[in-house]
Amino acid sequence: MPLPADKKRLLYNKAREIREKIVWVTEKCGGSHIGGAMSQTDLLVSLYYNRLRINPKDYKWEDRDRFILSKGHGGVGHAVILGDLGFFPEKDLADFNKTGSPFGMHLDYLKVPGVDASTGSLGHGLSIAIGMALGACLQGFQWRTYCLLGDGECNEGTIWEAAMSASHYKIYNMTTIVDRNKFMIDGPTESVMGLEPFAKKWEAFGWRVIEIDGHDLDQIDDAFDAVEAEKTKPTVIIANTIKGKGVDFMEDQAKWHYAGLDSEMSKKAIEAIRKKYPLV
Ligand SMILES: Cc1ncc(C[n+]2csc(CCOP(=O)(O)OP(=O)(O)O)c2C)c(N)n1
Repeated sequence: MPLPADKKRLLYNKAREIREKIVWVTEKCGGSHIGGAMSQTDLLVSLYYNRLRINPKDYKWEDRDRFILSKGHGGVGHAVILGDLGFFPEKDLADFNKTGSPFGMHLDYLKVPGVDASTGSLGHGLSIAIGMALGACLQGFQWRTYCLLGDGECNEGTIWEAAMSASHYKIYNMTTIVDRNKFMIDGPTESVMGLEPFAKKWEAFGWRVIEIDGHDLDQIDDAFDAVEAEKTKPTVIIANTIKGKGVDFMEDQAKWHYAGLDSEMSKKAIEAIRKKYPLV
């Protein structure tokens, strides 16, 4: 079902704002994993502004939903959203990844309010999410666990060990998403370490697969609903995205996996975002 028009407008404008803030923080801190932060933005905005039951004023609320950014290098985009929601003063992001700042490039759950697990070493978030989901189930809690993986991250064997155990334990109170931007740190995923047939691999591990355009807010929302309605097995959403999405000169290029922006480039990036996403 399409999102209500006012909700869709809110999410669309918010995603544009988050992309601009990622550019701002990247300029300030001298460099970030901006390509993957841009590809994940519509997914995270859909989660944080329309799905997760969380409370920025009480970030340890026991009944909150949990979110694990398994592709921990996307922390810059996660931090910008948490700051925007008021988990901490947004101005603190001016010191992102600087000595003495609570924000490292990979977020630390002991230092950043709103972060449920420290990630950065790829391949571990899905196992953490499964532990949380299983824990919720065994203790009768209703909250849900959400986990975002990178596609390059799926080269890690631990992802597939976790996938096996999730289907063994029939974990359906968890929503797993793969940011399938088809690029990793040093090139296209299919030339570094081929993942295809990707959907079939998940199916072979006992998962239901839903494939979507990971920048289409209606499709994202529908997929979240469908996963929550599934009561027999784990589901993965393969979200087809574009690395660097929103900044034309960054899109689909591995060189923007990690990069810095001087003030000139930063201005160009903001202009590109505003052109691509006129306010509605
Ligand atoms: C265990 C481990 N090995 C290597 C790295 C270095 N590394 C950081 S990002 C990255 C590529 C990840 O690609 P992908 O998951 O596709 O991320 P995205 O394109 O969404 O940014 C790698 C290999 C790491 N963080 N952890």
